[in-house]
Amino acid sequence: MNRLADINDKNFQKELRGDFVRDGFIFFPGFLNEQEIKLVQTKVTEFIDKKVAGMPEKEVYYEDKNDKSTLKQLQKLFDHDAFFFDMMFGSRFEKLASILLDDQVHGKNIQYFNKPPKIGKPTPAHQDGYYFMLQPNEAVTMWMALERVDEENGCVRYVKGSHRYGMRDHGKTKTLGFSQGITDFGCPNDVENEVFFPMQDGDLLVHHSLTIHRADGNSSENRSRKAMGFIYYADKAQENKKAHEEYAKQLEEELKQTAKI
Ligand SMILES: O=C(O)CCC(=O)C(=O)O
Repeated sequence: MNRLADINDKNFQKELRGDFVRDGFIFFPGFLNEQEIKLVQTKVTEFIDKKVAGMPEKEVYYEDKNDKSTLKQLQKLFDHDAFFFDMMFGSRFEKLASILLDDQVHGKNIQYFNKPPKIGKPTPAHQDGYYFMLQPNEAVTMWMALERVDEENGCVRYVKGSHRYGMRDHGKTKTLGFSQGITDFGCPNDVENEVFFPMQDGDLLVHHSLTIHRADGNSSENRSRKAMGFIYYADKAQENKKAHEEYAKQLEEELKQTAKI
């Protein structure tokens, strides 16, 4: 597939949607060009320096909250900075989400993810739709590398085609930022169909809300693993707002009680 093709090209859109429907994900190398990704990297660094201190504590996770160098996750960047608002809404990311879901879409979250060297933990296998609580469960998560990512510092792994088999059972995990994981992950089908993605900065992965995925921990001595996530819901997906708010409230209380935030 020629990923350099213009996403406004109808044939290319059809190809992208076809791959997405079949596999539950697409890989789009070089979604941002060198100049674009450099600007994003600069804006992310500025954001961390200037804005994080003023964010609500429930939107900022550290591996060790007493050590600011262990920042691991930020939520809702678009609420705090116009640059990220413009990345989320009316952007090429939004356009791609709309092509893949074959619907109008609603931007819900822009996240920053890091796995600090040596201590960045694995992301447990999960389906994002379990957190989203949608009917029908039609949404995408985009995951863009902000630097080189490989097996050493924490690749994303997908179970190809898993979005076609519904929601698996999830249970609580001990991983901050990914509180729910698939309880019986690891059956032969999961293992045989798993694919992983070494990436360069500016490369983009997009997965369906039912696609099973996980990520490695960061076992490197000195490399971070920085990335951004974008979440869009299809217009046809109805959110169970009450259940979602209750879940978010309960999670916040638990994280406070266990001194994680
Ligand atoms: O950054 C990671 O480790 C995984 C991200 C992820 O699983 C997600 O965005 O759903």
